[in-house]
Amino acid sequence: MSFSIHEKQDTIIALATPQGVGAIAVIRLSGNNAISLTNEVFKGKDLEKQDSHTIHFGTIRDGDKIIDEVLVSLFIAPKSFTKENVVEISTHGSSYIVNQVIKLFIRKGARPAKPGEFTQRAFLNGQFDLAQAEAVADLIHSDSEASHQAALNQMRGGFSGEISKLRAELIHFASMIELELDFTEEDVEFASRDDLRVLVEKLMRVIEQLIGSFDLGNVIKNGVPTVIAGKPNAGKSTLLNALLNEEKAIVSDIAGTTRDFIEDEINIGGVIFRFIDTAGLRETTDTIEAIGVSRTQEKMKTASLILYLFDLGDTDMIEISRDINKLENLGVPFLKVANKIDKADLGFVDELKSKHPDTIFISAGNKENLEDLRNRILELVNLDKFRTGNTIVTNIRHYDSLVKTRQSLLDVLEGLDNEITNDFLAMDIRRSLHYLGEITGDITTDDLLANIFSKFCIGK
Ligand SMILES: Nc1nc2c(ncn2[C@@H]2O[C@H](COP(=O)(O)OP(=O)(O)OP(=O)(O)O)[C@@H](O)[C@H]2O)c(=O)[nH]1
Ligand SMILES: [Mg+2]
Repeated sequence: MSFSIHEKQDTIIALATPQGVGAIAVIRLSGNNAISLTNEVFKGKDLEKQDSHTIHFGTIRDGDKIIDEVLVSLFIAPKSFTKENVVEISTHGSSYIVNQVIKLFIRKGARPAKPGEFTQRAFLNGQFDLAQAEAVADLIHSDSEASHQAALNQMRGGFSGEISKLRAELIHFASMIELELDFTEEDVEFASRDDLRVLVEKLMRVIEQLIGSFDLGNVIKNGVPTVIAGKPNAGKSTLLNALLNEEKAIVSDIAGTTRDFIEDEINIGGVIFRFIDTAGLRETTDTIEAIGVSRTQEKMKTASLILYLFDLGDTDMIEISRDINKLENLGVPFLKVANKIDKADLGFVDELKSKHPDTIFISAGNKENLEDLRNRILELVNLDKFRTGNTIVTNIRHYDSLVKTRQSLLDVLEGLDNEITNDFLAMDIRRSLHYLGEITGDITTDDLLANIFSKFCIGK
C-alpha cells in the first residue's frame, strides 16, 4: 500500500465509529472537496459559507429521498486532524443508513479510505511525527490503564520531541564537520570536538534510558507473561479458571490433565497479565505428556513471573525446598503459592510458615485468598516507572532504531577517541542521524509508512 500523488488529493470517507448498531454513527470525510461534496447532498444551511468548528442540523438526501437527519461538523483546513478540510457526519447508528450515506458520497466522487489513511495524512501534513502517529494506533488498541498511559505519553510528544531536538544539534555538528572537509589544506576546526563529545554522550544517556524502558514497555503492551507451574494435580488449571472467573481449562483429579499450555489475559490493578497454565511437572513415560512437560520448562524460562503452585496435602518439605532451589537457579521472579488450604494439615502449614514465611496460602477450588495473591503479583512487577509519566518505548520498530543509534553513537565516540579523519567521523554521525530520524519520521521510506499505517483500522 503506497499512495500516489493523485490518491493523496482524493477526498476520502470512512465510518469512524465501530460497525454495527449504536445510538449514533460518525462518518468522516477528509480532503479538498469534503465540504463541497457534503453540501451537494445536505439540505440545511449552505455549508460552504459556514465557519470552521461549527455544527449544523439538516438532512442527507439522495435526490428527493431523505436518508437521515444528521448533524454535520465542519473543520476547515488546516484546523483539523488531517490539516485538510474535514467533515464529520453524525447519523443515527444503523448500518443501513451508514451504508447508504457512504455509497452516496462514493457516487459523488469520494473514495473509501484505506486503513490508517486519515492518520497517515495527518502525519504527511505535519500534524505530528511518526512516533506520535504510531501512538495513536496504540492508544486505540490499549486495553489497560498501563498501556493507555504509555500510549498517551508517547502521543503527546513523549520521547520524539527530545530526540528531534538532540538530532537537530547533531545535524549542526555534521554539517560543520563536513564543511571542514572543504578546507583540508587549512587547519581549521569549525566544530569543537569536546562539544561534540558532550552532545553525543547526552544523546547516549537518553537512548540508553529509552532502550532500558522497552522491556517494561513490551510488558505493558502485551501483558506480563506469568506461568503457573507445579506438579500434576496441584490445582494449576483450577487457579487459572478462578482468576479468569471462567471454566477455561479442563480440571480433573487425573494427574496429567493439562498437556498443551493454555493462556489468557487478566487485568490486575490496571496491568495486563498473560497467565499461562501448563502441564504438571513430573517424570513421565507418556510421550505426549513429556512434550507438554518440556514445553512447560521452555515457558518458564521466558516468563516474567512464575507462580510456583503446590498441593499442601501432596507435597513434603524436601520437595518444596528442592523446587524452590531450582526456581532460584532459573533466575525468574517467582511466588510460592500453597494450594488447597481448605483441607490442609495445620501442623504442616505452621512448619511451612516458619520455613518459608513468604508463602501465600490459597484455595483455588474455593477461591480463597485470591485477593492476597493478586496483590503480591502486582507488587512483584515494578510499574512505578509508567505511573510517574516517564516515557516508555513500546514499539519494536523504535527499539530497533534505538539499538542501531546506540551502536553508531558508540562509533562516533570511538572515532573521537582515536582521532579518526573527518570524513569517517562525518559518516558515523550521518548514520546516527539516519537511525534517529527513523524514529521521528524525518527519514521515511514508502515501505516503512505502508507497514506502519496498514496496521491501523479503516476510519482511523
Ligand atoms: N480441595 C481442593 N481441591 C482442589 C483445589 N484446587 C484444585 N482442586 C482439585 O485438584 C484436582 C486437580 O486440579 P487441576 O486444576 O486439574 O490440577 P492441575 O495442576 O491443572 O493438574 P494437571 O493439569 O494434571 O497438571 C481437581 O480435582 C481439583 O478439583 C482446592 O483449592 N481445594
Ligand atoms: Mg491442569
